Amino acid sequence: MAARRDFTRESLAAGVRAGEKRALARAITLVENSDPLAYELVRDVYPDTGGAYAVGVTGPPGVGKSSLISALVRHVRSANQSVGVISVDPSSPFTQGALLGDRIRLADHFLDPEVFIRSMGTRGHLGGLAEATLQALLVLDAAGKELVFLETVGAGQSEVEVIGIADTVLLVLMPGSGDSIQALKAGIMEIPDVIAINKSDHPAAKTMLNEVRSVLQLDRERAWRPPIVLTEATRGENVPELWEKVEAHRAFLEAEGLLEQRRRENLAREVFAVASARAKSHLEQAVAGDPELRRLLDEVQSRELDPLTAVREIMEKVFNVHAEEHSDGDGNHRPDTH
Ligand SMILES: Nc1nc2c(ncn2[C@@H]2O[C@H](COP(=O)(O)OP(=O)(O)OP(=O)(O)O)[C@@H](O)[C@H]2O)c(=O)[nH]1
Ligand SMILES: [Mg+2]
Repeated sequence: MAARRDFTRESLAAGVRAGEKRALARAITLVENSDPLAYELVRDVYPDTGGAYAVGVTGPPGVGKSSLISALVRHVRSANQSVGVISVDPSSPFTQGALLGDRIRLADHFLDPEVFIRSMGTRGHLGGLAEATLQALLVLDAAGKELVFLETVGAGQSEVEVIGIADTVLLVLMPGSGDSIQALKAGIMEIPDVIAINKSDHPAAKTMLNEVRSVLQLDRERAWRPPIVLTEATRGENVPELWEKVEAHRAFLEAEGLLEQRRRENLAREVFAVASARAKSHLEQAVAGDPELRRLLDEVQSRELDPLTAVREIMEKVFNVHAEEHSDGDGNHRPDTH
């Protein structure tokens, strides 16, 4: 292989816009590493984004998310759509390109120039999962991918950071995913747009289907009732039917003018989530690096200082945010006049 020429900001943006795999791979690595060049790149290409349709794929470990994405990619490639896939692994700091399992399951598509597949680790990322996912999606969007799949493992809260930007959320379950049913029932997990019950070759698949159905029936108010599809990813069974449901959801959003609204809400929430994550890591770093701030924590622990006084001092010192003065006799708060 030739010596690796590195990209400049301009050549990287040009490569990304042209959809070159090498430029995309480099860009995603930069995103993964919170490199300033990634930030500049996305800033440069952001006006060209908004064309990609993002499908978030989530579900418990090992249910067949990657296998199903691979089968869906095969299906949409027959209709010639260009595709990007980002698998976000919340537990790994860096993946160096691909997890072994994904490499095998998605290998069929590696020679296809219109398909870009990449696993991404984000642990320790300054802006958290949300930032890394958002930036990666924007890179693939700017590269002209018509469809982008965002895969992440989860059945509770953390995956929301990854799929929160998605236009359609596909939840993948398999026979035995009882915890997820409980999470749906309890409202811990948001109701997805489409549900696949994968591994339909398993004898308990029908039972699972009925359980999911009965949970969803508790909620009859929705304008969009999430369809449930039994699939067998490894043999491609019912994959076209699953894709039809994803497209039906997209058509529903577009017909009702909801897609634009959802995207606006998603983007606003992402900006807020990333800003919050950054504020949090800024705070943690500031406290770790400042003996005086650490001393406040010690003093709280030894009961020399009350917790909220410590909070106020930290907020003042780290964020320059001044606490309100105590309320006066009428119960009105006097804002601090710094
Ligand atoms: N029997 C059966 N096995 C399947 C099916 N789909 C996937 N598998 C197998 O299930 C295992 C996990 O599949 P993956 O696609 O890696 O699952 P995943 O949800 O992406 O896994 P993580 O990303 O590690 O959470 C693999 O051994 C697949 O071959 C299916 O429809 N039937
Ligand atoms: Mg996977």
